Amino acid sequence: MLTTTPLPQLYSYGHALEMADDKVGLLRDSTDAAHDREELHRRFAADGYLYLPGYLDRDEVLAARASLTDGLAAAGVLDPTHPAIDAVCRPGAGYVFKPELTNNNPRIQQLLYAGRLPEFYAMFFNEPIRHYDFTWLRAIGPGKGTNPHCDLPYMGRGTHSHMTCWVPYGDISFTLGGLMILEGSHKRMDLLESYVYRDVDAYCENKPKDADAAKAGKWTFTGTLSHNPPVVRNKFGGRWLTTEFKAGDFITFGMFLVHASLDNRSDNRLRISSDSRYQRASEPVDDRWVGLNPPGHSTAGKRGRIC
Ligand SMILES: O=C(O)CCC(=O)C(=O)O
Ligand SMILES: [Fe+2]
Repeated sequence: MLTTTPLPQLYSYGHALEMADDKVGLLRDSTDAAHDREELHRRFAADGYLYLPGYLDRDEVLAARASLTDGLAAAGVLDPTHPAIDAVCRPGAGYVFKPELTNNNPRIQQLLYAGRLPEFYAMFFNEPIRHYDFTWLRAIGPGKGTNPHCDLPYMGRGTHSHMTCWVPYGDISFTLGGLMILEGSHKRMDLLESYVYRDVDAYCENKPKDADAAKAGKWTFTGTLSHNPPVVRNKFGGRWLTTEFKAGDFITFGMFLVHASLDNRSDNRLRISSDSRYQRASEPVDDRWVGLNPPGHSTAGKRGRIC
């Protein structure tokens, strides 16, 4: 359904988005097709994403939020003069990256990896599925969101047909700043080819500077496509699409879709979300993200080659 409410001025990575109708818009709601595999496949091929508002149980998501905000309070990130559930942060919280808050957290594990979400992916892939053991939890304080990127450079060592699932823990207004995707960008292989197949954890063994960086667990390539969302849109065409998310929504997309997030322009609140990954069980998996203690982007995840 199209809304007639004009969008407010939106910001991403410190840049004002151009707000003309052909440059920004709202995500397409696929609730009507939630149980129609063929139609979901058509939309996924056309749009590169599926947005399912209200697909999850809102109370379950809010209970998961409470477990996260309790963890964030215990980690000293929150302003103790406010209830933890409000996620009011101390000044300068910035980008709080704490995957450990999800790992042994039964509420999150249940929400993401049992019940409706894995059922959705099993239906969509039409065969048994598996998920990464690693869960990316993001709590973003006032300031910049995430810059434009595709996910493949971070997780491309197995299949390339897996999917990211982005889940908001609480309602996320335009001011708090949720995910945005670049319409049609998954079809622009002409522009993505030299970017998307690079691996952030690969390095040139024969280049001492690169080898030293890798040994120190650093990246020589960050995986960022651009630091400027309006400029990347002008290059790719299409619109930046986003929405005001509610607890209970999720959006899922593939490895080749350019996405980013809106800035958090609230006074003092954290924007809390997770991203998790699902794939066909029959396809190879990127071993950086599975196991009891996934190596991720640590030195153990680096891969040297002769360049
Ligand atoms: O939440 C964000 O700011 C970025 C999320 C993202 O990049 C992802 O879900 O892959
Ligand atoms: Fe991403």
